[in-house]
Amino acid sequence: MIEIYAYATPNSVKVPIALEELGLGYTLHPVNVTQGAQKLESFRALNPNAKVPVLVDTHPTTGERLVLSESAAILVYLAERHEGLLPASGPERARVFEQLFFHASAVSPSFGNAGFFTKLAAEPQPLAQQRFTAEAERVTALLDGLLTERTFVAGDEYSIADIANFGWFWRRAFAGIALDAYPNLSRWFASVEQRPAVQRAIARVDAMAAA
Ligand SMILES: N[C@@H](CCC(=O)N[C@@H](CS)C(=O)NCC(=O)O)C(=O)O
Repeated sequence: MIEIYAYATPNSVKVPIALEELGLGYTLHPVNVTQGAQKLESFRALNPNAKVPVLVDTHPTTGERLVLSESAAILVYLAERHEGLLPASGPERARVFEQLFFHASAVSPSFGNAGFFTKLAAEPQPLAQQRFTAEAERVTALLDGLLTERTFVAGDEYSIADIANFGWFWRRAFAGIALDAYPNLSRWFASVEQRPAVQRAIARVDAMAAA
C-alpha cells in the first residue's frame, strides 16, 4: 500500500505523476503547507525536515514500512522498484541521474528561493531576490538549450528527470518564470503536460488542496 503526504505543490506533484505513469494505486494525505501543517509534530514524525512530499510504502503481507522523503529519492525508489521511467543501466541511466540531480540541486532551489524572496519574504530582500531570479532564469535557459537536441531532458526517453522538472515548471509562476522566450522548453512542457498520467495526477492534487 502506497500513501503520499503531499499538497498541490511543485515537489509534491512529482510523486503522483510517477505513480500514475507506473500504474500504481495510492492514497493521498493532504498536508496543508499554506497553514503550516508540515510543522506539526505528527508530520515531523514522518519527515523531521518538515517538508512534503513523503511516501509511506507498506508491504501488504509483512507490514514492513518504508518512510521516504525527498522527491528525487522517492522518484528513484519508485522507478527502481517498479522498473519504469529509468533506463536499467549504462550511459542512459547516468544521464537521467545527471538531470535529476541538476534539477534537485539547481532548478528546484533557485525556483523556490526566487518565489520566496519575491512573494513571501516578510521584508524586501532585493539582493536575494535578484540573485535567485537570475539563477532561475539561467537554469531555465540552460534547459531550453539542452532541449534543442533532445526530446526529453535526459535524451529520447521520458524519465523521472522529466517528472522532476515538470513539477517546478508547472508552478513556474511562483518563481516569476514564463516560457514565452523558451520555444524548446515550451514544446517539452506541452508534451509532458498532455500525458494522461500527468493530467490525472494534477487533478488529484488540485482536488485534494481544494477539499
Ligand atoms: N528537497 C525537497 C524539497 C521539499 C520542499 O521544499 N517542499 C515544500 C513544498 S514544494 C514544502 O514542504 N515547503 C514547506 C516548508 O518549507 O515549510 C524535495 O525535493 O522533496
